[in-house]
Amino acid sequence: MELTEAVAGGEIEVWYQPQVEARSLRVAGFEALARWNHPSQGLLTPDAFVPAHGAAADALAAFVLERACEEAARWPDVTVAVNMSPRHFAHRSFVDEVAQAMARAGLAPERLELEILETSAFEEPALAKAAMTRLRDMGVGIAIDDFGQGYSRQSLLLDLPVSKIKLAHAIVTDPASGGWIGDFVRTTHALGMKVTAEGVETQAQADAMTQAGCDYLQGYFFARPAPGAAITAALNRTPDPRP
Ligand code: G
Ligand code: MN
Repeated sequence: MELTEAVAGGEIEVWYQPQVEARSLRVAGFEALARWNHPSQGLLTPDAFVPAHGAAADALAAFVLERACEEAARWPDVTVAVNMSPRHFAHRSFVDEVAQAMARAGLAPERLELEILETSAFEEPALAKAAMTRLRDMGVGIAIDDFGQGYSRQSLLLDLPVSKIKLAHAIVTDPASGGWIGDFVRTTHALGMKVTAEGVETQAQADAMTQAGCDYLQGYFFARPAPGAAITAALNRTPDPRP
């Protein structure tokens, strides 16, 4: 209830965290992250307020999607990734809602990516697959978020139109992962998908993930999430002219 009112009352802010291309370290895109500017508890991150299911989670995702499309449309050629709630993919109107948000903002579908948990594909498999297929056909990217956290089933991905896998922070920061991530990335590439390492916090982790073949890196080592206005200002800043 409180979250639904927060969305309606303008208490939700959308912050963005850069995703860099591993080889060039150029910023390739941003992940949109909800922040609740709570009247008494201060700035909250989603783990403190997002229920896994429910209408409030859907309303929040729809709000972030709308705002992220609007802001990204003002940015140069970078992608914007939005976290969708699992239930969303089972709504019959979901694909049309995404198409409308992009059209209202004037954002090309190729610049939008939707991040979903693998569990989304378990709930209503046929509906989820149909929605993902329509979105992919439009040019929208589909990324599997937090891969390696519990439910991961590579076999499931073989059947879905996924464009990217995001390796979970817990895997990226586990020194024991080094041995198998390279093989995993090679397999994923062979299936036509890209790989992002998320939650990269140190130079050593960035080097290991680049060495393993990951395409993109994201985490505090590169940048913390920042408000949209700060991103817009940074992207539009021109270098000082030399005297
Ligand atoms: O589940 P998802 O990957 O969408 O969650 C992203 C969350 O992880 C955000 O709330 C973001 O602030 C946080 N985050 C981003 N980079 C890092 C990092 O390098 N380390 C940790 N521990 N958390 C991070
Ligand atoms: Mn995410």
